[in-house]
Amino acid sequence: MQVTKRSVKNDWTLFTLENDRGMSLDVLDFGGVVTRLTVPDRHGKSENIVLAFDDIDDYKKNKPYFGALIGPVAGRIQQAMFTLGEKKINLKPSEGRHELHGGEAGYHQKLWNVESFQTDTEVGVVLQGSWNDRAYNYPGSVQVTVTYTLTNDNEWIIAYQAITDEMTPLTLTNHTYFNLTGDRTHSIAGHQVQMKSEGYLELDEELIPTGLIDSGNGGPFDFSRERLIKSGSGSGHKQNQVAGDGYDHYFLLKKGSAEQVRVKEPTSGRVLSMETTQPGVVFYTGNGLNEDFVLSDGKKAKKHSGFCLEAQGPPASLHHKGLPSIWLKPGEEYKHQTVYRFSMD
Ligand code: FUC
Repeated sequence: MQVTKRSVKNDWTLFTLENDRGMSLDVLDFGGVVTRLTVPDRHGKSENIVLAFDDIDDYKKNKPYFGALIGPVAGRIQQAMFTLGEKKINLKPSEGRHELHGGEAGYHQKLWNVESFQTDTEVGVVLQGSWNDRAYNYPGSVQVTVTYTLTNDNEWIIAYQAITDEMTPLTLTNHTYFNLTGDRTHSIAGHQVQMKSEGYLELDEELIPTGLIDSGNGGPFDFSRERLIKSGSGSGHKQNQVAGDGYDHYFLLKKGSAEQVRVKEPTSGRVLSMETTQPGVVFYTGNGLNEDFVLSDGKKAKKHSGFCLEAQGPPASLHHKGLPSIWLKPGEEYKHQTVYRFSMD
């Protein structure tokens, strides 16, 4: 187990966490971005399985949100607006008329204070920030602590904590794109996904939830048994088409069950299992990726080069009843944990 750190361009610091079982995780203090995650395949070969930029300067925009911490509100806020009591609060739209992933000054664009730690069985970093996004009309000042831990059980654990001095919507996630083949230019089409879900939120043409929860039973949104990612592209299902040929949907997860999501890549044998305290996850299949994004090996990204499992609360709850709330009140503590566990099949 070890943690090392070094200075990189822009006076940023890059931390490298290593366990004793062939896994390592690189994290930038800027945006809390995970720039590299190596995981062994079934033959013991460790390779990077996340999408990252070749040029570190690209994180200053990070349009695809590679590896980044996302907040204060992950996902889309319909018409960049919500009501707080009698008050209508207008945020600054960042995608058409909506707000996406905390807007231009979201947490993926903040410089975090980072400290590392190490025990006999785990290594990690604690990222801290005290953010006041009033310029963007978010209420209050929020103190956020996010801990990334790498364990000797080949788990990457993300623990989120936050408090606020005014009532505000808050839901945090991490936007890492995984590609378990180990070759980030290889499509994720052949990955097999299983999910313990209660249904997903239907989207309109602007990727905003309509308020309808579809059970997904029997179709390309049914992950109760292993399903190939490619069965969702070219499926002819309206919802796969709306998402840009794949998945970009919030799935409500069955609470407290083991392996809420399991993704297997048959060629490498790598398996990623996810468990979260969050009520759901955005399963996104990189439908918006293209050759504008140059990856860490100098090769260009392509549509479906990676998938994200963005465990979070649903921002659609600000506009629709019956969904888990994302409000945080003064005196309350926001506390969530997501575990990504890697194994072999
Ligand atoms: C996901 C998606 C979005 C967007 C972004 C980069 O969170 O929900 O549609 O493309 O990532």
